[in-house]
Amino acid sequence: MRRVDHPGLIVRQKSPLNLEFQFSSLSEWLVPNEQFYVRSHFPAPRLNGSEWRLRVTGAVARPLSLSMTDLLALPRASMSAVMECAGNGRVFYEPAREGLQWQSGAVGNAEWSGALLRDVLAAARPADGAAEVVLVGADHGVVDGGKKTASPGPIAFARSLPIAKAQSAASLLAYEMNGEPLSVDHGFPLRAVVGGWYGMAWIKWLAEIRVVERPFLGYWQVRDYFRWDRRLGEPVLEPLAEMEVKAQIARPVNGANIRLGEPCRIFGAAWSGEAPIDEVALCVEGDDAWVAATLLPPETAYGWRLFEYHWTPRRAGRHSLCCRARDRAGNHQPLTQQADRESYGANWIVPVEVNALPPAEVYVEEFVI
Ligand SMILES: Nc1nc2c(c(=O)[nH]1)N[C@H]1C(S)=C(S)[C@@H](COP(=O)(O)O)O[C@H]1N2
Ligand SMILES: [Mo]
Repeated sequence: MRRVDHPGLIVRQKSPLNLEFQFSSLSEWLVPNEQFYVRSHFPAPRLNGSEWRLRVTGAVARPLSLSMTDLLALPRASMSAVMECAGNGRVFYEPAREGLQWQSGAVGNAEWSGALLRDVLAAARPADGAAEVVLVGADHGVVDGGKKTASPGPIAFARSLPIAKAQSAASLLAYEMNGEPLSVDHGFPLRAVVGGWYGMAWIKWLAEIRVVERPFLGYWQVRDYFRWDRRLGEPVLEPLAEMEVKAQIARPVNGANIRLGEPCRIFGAAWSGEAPIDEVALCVEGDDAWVAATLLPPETAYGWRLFEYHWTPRRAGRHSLCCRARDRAGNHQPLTQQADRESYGANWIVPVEVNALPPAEVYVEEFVI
């Protein structure tokens, strides 16, 4: 018999492993570890926790080589945070974009525990000119797709953070996810957690932390996971960083039959980058009346916000449901896809179509898993 390690997850790719969370099955504020999406560019390295070392190198007064025991001896910090793959929702782009065709489930919210990155940096004493912190994973491989790498052959997965973000309370070196040791697929023994940023910054299987005095121009920084910024006229490359504001409806699902004249619970999750969610508005009946959904507790700095709204369809037939989030910095979701984002950051409003039927005719119950 074939072993099923991740029941309920959608397999986007078997090797390297890429699994999507069934967003329609969202129920708890924290997504259980066995349902949490997996996004890996190379096969997961199998690291031995007692032999593993984290090197701190580059522009520091004291280069370090830390064991897991050293990291566990540092003050422990915990933070709930939503991680969204920058490619989440790519399937909605028109025309279709290259890359894994994620629907709405390359996102999840978890409780992460570990050491603060800034405590490790402080022990190494960064130089005055330190500008960025490069995080390097132990995984490596050859990049496909015909894109040019600087030198052919295997490369590691590496991304940088500005020194200010690396030294903030939002950057953890996590060894636990939802109270359990990290699994191999989620980065055992140690991964970065970068509250407010897209998943590509959350380096798994950490091997090295390198302090640099100039902007890092690695493959995953500027040949992938970037967008075009036109604010100064001529477009310039901008590495992806903060997540865009977004709300997604988990239920009812697209195509659901619902009961006419009976309350239907619209339920989903909303998140943003550095600013908390301020409002999720819903548009039902296809008219222009937006109503505010109820934002459910808890509210944390970097966790997502569940929302709900009870809506009673008064007319039989098709209805399209839209949701639109706004954060406290005033960012809100656009109505259409953005041209400057390559195949990333899909946060425009995608309606959910439902069909209201007299109760006797509703033969398909709400879709579960
Ligand atoms: N070393 C390493 N870290 C990585 C990746 C990777 O391929 N290798 N993928 C990144 C991307 S694109 C995302 S979205 C998240 C996914 O983390 P998860 O698999 O725990 O959900 O990890 C990030 N960290
Ligand atoms: Mo990602």
